[in-house]
Amino acid sequence: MDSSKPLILIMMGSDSDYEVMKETGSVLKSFGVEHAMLITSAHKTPVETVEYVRKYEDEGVEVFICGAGMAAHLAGVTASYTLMPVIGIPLDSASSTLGGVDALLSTLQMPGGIPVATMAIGKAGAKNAAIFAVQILAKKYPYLQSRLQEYRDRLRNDLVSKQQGKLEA
Ligand code: RP5
Repeated sequence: MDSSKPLILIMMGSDSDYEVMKETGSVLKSFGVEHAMLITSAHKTPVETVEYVRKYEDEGVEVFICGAGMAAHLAGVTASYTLMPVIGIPLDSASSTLGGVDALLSTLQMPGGIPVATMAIGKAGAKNAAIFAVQILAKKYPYLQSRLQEYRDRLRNDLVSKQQGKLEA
């Protein structure tokens, strides 16, 4: 495998999304998965958005991750231009008055035929998007299977060690 070639492209609709979306990048980094990250908007830069999707797919990206807030259509538009799986993260944009529920419904409620795998709103979704993308890739790249297993073991062991800690009854 060419380790310098991104397997995953992370896209976000605005620089104001970066604070949450950087979580996706840092989880992918912890799994050692090559990825790229960029800002592009389905409504402000629609032509560039499509060009990015095509370019990165041509260059070998196998999963797209899109985070956007408000009437979030970045994931849906991306999904319409690629046959690769698209994961959407609804964001609680500072400009929104609906706490991310607007983006949740926009990302989740894709009409039948063009799916977007929609994660939770915000940071939990950003984190899970990375893990889910690794799960998609793990069938093809077995080294990721063992990293996923190690990750699960770590989650379990962390909780077990807390269970053994002292709690006031
Ligand atoms: C969406 O609108 C972006 O994803 C962002 O979450 C939201 C607000 O964008 P800005 O006004 O911060 O650029 O397109």
